[in-house]
Amino acid sequence: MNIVVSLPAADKTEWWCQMLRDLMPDWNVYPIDKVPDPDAVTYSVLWRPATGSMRPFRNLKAIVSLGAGIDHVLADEQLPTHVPIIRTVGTDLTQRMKEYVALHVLRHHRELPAIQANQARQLWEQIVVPPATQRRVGVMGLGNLGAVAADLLKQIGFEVRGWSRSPKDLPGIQCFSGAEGFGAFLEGTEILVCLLPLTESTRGILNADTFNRLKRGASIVNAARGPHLVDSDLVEALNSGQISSATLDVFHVEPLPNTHPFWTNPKITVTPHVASLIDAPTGSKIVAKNIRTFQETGTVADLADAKRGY
Ligand code: NDP
Ligand code: OXD
Repeated sequence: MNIVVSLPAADKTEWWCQMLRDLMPDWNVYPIDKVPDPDAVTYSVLWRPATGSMRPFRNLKAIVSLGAGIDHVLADEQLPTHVPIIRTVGTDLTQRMKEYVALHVLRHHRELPAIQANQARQLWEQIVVPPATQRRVGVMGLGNLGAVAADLLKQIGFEVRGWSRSPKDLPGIQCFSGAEGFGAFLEGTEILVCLLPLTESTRGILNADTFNRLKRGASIVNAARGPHLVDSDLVEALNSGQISSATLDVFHVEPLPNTHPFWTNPKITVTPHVASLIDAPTGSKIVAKNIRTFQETGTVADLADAKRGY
């Protein structure tokens, strides 16, 4: 029973291999460039695989995405389409994302970017903001991460709205769904959080049209994927004042190139895809459990739906 591991960085690949070997001593775990017999490999564990890199493994039973998103796996146009994809999720991931969303929503709510700019100028200006109960926050995506983030925002006191593909009923959260519910969801929203998967329906969804439907001066938190955002539309909306500030954790190209204007835009906070990074000690336990369960039963709870794209 052989597992192949592939991440863009060799040191991280080795790190994950070692963690899995420790947890699964009865399995052989190889980095992708050291597999002795590709036909003996039945599981692959991946983050951003190179195009065509899964083709030699003809006997794969499942592909494990080292993360909640599977867009980075599906981006490989030569990926075998019949092989199930398992997501890696869990309380560790949801806890980290809750923290990130609360931190940045509160930061925008309490006007911290403006207060910090004032400090740099030694300017004592008391910016008075309404309490959270009078601030409308919209969460795009009410899945594994969006639902818990929305719930925490509700507990802090915000007026929370959520948007998903299928209708939802979440206590204390006003839920909207589908393309038909999108406009009503955005109306009056002052802080918009994106926790959608990247699919053909959600690519570019953070665009000028969306921004124009928000309350003037709204803030954006994108912790999902870079291609959800039309970069130039954000810059224009920040220049016009339709959007006042943004926190971006994810980008079209990662690492964000040094020349990208986001780095130096004072209205944008850049974080380097750390909203909810899975680490090998925690993540490998979930991966090992999922592989064992799949091997024994032929399925797991965290199966993605590749046709749906998430
Ligand atoms: P889930 O699959 O659990 O949830 C996705 C949610 O988005 C669901 O509520 C789904 O609706 C909704 N959705 C999907 N398509 C649409 C659509 N076209 N219109 C409206 N709603 C839609 O995903 P997770 O919560 O686990 O993760 C979300 C994303 O977060 C990941 O795909 C990944 O890209 C990103 N992520 C980023 C991290 C970071 O560190 N920055 C860390 C982890 C994840 P429905 O419920 O009806 O299916
Ligand atoms: C994920 C991520 O998809 O870290 O889990 O982005």
